[in-house]
Amino acid sequence: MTVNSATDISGLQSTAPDHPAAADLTVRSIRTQIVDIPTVREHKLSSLSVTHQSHILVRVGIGNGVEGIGEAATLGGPRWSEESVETIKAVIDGYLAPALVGRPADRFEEAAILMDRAAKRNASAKSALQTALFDAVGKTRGLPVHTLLGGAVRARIPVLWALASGDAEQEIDEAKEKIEKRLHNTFKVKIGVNDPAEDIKRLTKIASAIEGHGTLKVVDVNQAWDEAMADRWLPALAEIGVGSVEQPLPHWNLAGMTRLAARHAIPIMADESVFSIHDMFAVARQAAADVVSLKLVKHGCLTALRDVAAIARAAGLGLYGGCLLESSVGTAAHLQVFATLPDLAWGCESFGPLILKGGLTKERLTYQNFCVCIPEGPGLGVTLDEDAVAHFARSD
Ligand code: MUC
Ligand code: MG
Repeated sequence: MTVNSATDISGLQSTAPDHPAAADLTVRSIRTQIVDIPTVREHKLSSLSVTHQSHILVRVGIGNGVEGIGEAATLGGPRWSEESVETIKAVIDGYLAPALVGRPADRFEEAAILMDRAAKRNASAKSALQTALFDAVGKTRGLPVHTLLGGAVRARIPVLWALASGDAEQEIDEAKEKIEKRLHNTFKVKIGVNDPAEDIKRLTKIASAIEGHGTLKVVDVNQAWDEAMADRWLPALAEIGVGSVEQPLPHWNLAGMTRLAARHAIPIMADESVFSIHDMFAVARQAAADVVSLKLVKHGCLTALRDVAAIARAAGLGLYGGCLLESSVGTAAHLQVFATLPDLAWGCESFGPLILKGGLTKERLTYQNFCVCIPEGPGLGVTLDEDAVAHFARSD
């Protein structure tokens, strides 16, 4: 027995065994492309602001001629996390793709291991690639990705909308329109750009304008406060009726988050604090949050997102389906894995396709009755609209 027998993949065949239905699942080619899609309005976070959203589109060609697709989004270049579309492309092309070409596409965990050996971190790049493997295998077998992951336990998920222009009047109009169209009646508000007193005035205006029709489920500080500021302003957020506060402190300050969670009734959501399973374990062990936001850009594979979710569940934390303004390709990937989680009490924010001025797929995701539906059909349940991809593709 080898010391590392738990991850000893050296005895596995390098190509898929012959099987009539499987045809040839061997990964033959991996291509990447950057696309930039304008947003319907400026989206302002405490640390950055976007009017265009950048995505990396990954295509995995397998031996039977099927092409699987995956996507990763970044916000404001490498400002939200350390990855940008330019680094993701370089890491996939130079390191991750060579590790996977020649391997069977349906060994999803093996792919994760090989990618971890080829590159540290780079979670978005790994997620986009594993998504494309799942899509290729799902399309080959005629099965949705959620079936390959163990099966869906829900067909739709309540979905909120993020208000992030910073202008209360615009945000009230936007929220009312979303409620009227029965798209969203729960909202996340991005705060931390302004002085907290200004944000409290803005939130109070929005909350009273939508009272009885919608609620402020989350405010996202995106790490902008320190502990003293949070102590000062969390009671005011609770008073307005805000349902939770996302990442109030810098990602590294778990001790501070633990103290806030113990001192204040308003639930604390961890976002930038939780990338790896080890981050999740540390947050759980230190009781540094009540809820965790799950995102493929952070966890580095669909299978890893499920591992993070399992640790959170074991610790009694609430699960929330996060996003990074993905197009319908990346959003479909999130929905496929969210569909399989035994518990997703906090719903999701998979609104990315609605904030983009265009899409990359022939199929549109369905948003109705304040929920987003899990796409059906083989693989991710979406296929590329090549004209749209060509339109938004960044020229080299
Ligand atoms: C974040 O920090 O949650 C996701 C939705 C949104 O409005 O911003 C992003 C990033
Ligand atoms: Mg966040």
